[in-house]
Amino acid sequence: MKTNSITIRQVVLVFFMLMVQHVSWAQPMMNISSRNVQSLDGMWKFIIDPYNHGDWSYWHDQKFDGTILQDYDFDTSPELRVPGDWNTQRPELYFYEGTLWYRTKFNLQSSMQRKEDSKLFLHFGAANYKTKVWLNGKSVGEHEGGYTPFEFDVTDKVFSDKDNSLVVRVNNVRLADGIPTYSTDWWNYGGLTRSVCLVETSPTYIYDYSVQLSKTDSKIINGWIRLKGNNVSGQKVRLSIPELKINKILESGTDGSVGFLLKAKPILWTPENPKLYTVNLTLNGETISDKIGFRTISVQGDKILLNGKPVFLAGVNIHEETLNDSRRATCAEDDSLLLCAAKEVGCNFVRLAHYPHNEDMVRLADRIGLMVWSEIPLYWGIDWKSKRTYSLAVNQLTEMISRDRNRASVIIWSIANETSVNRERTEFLTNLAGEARKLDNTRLVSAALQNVNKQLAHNVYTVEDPLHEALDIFSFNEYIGWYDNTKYACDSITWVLPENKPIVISEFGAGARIGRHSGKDAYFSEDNMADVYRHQFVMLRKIKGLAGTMPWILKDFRSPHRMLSGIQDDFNRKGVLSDKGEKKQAWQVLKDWNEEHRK
Ligand code: GCB
Repeated sequence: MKTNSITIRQVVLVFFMLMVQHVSWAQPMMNISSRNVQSLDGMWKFIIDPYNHGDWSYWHDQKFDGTILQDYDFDTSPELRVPGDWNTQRPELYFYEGTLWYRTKFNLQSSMQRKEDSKLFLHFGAANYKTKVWLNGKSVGEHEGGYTPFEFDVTDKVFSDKDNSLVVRVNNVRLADGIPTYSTDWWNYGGLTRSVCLVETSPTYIYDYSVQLSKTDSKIINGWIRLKGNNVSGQKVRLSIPELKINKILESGTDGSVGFLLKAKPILWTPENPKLYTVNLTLNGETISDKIGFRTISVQGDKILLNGKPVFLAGVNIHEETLNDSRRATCAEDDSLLLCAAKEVGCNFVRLAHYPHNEDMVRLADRIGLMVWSEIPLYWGIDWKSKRTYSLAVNQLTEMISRDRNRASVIIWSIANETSVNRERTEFLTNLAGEARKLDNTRLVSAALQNVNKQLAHNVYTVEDPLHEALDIFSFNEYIGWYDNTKYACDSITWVLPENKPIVISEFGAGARIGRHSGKDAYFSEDNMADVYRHQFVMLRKIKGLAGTMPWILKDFRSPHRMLSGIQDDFNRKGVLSDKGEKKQAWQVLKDWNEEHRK
């Protein structure tokens, strides 16, 4: 019977898929942009597949010769731009959550025509949320997590003499035990949202490195280099920083790594003077170059110290969504519009919410002098009891930290946003904070805690959360004047907070539709929003140990939670800029505060 034969085939296929696919759990190599790469960005064919039909057929197999025209044909299918979210490229995909198949064909460009024994990797900047990959009909691997890079070794799967066919299945269905999980107040942009490329390396290559100012002595640059490949032991690596007259040969140990400690007196990186140095690492004639800034970040009592001096984080929150047309940011111009707007509103700091933004965004922050809070999307409703979720969290944290550990701009790793307090969650996040410190003990570790209307007495607020013991700064979100109490209450509210930690307000805000002036007490009126900011600042000014503020948010952004017709129209309206980048009244109130506070 047909049904039976399909069932048997399905069972065999599932078994086969489990056998041959491996999940990409290892961090990808550092600094792709300085390697020999072939971009695979451009227009890719796609097939939408809401019923996962392709899993049971051979879409990912090699039968693209046009002879099998039953059910699918990539050649006659429409196209999507990569990188890019699928939702904003075609109306029928706007609300789509499901499986979509991509295919591109490519020839190896001449610079990739391989030297003997060289290796080829397929690198994805990010794909949301689950990804499976086939190259020339062969399974390459899979990855889970929508905002961090991953790569696969495809050395023995690439054809150098004929068309290569790369098929990628991306699925953005939200999962109970995923990160994030079911509910997010941002758009679940699906697809190949960041660049895809091939990377060629020598058989033994520089895989990862850390080059930083010592935590305890700003006249020492220290770090390590790790090699991977066929012969990692006893290799000579040259480390040079020409401007600092550093030129040193280092020799790798049997495990392929080597540490170093060098005397130097660099000009320190600050938002006012974001000095970067060219750092070259050379192995067997191949050089990886980076631009690295040197600074320290620490806390002392209730102060955050940048290079040993107190600094106030005059910030704003940002989603990775473009300033003028509200899609996933994908190029240098998109990043630049966002970060330049943050600078224009007087910031020296940005919270890149609620997931790691693209690598170029962070590199741009390095260049233009913005300190960065970088976060993984442990957000509302996480399954704290699931071991799978914990291992996903560690993986996302590892991929975020290992991509950006050399960025001077990044001063805070955030492990979560607004998670309700219970024993399992606090244990989960305390352990995760420990993982963050193991991966990088030079930066501050934080999480945006939440204030759930906790009043000790009338208008005396506090935040009770034992997680703060595991964190370096005490940062929390509060929405007094919007979700909680009234803006007028701000004038008399006092806060009872720990006295020995810097206090950072990681969110506050109010919504307004641009051009709506329905009075200073009316919801979604610009006048009200600006007024909430004014009253908030009256309150925040009085907090002892206040070390940073970042209102929610730079610009209006798409959210499936925000359907109020004629006002929200699928947008969270708490931006100081509209979804087209126009300034609301609150913009100037924020700018005045930031300019007064940034030091
Ligand atoms: C929050 C969340 C943020 C939301 C915001 C809001 O506390 O952290 O993701 O978008 O509130 O507008 O409600």
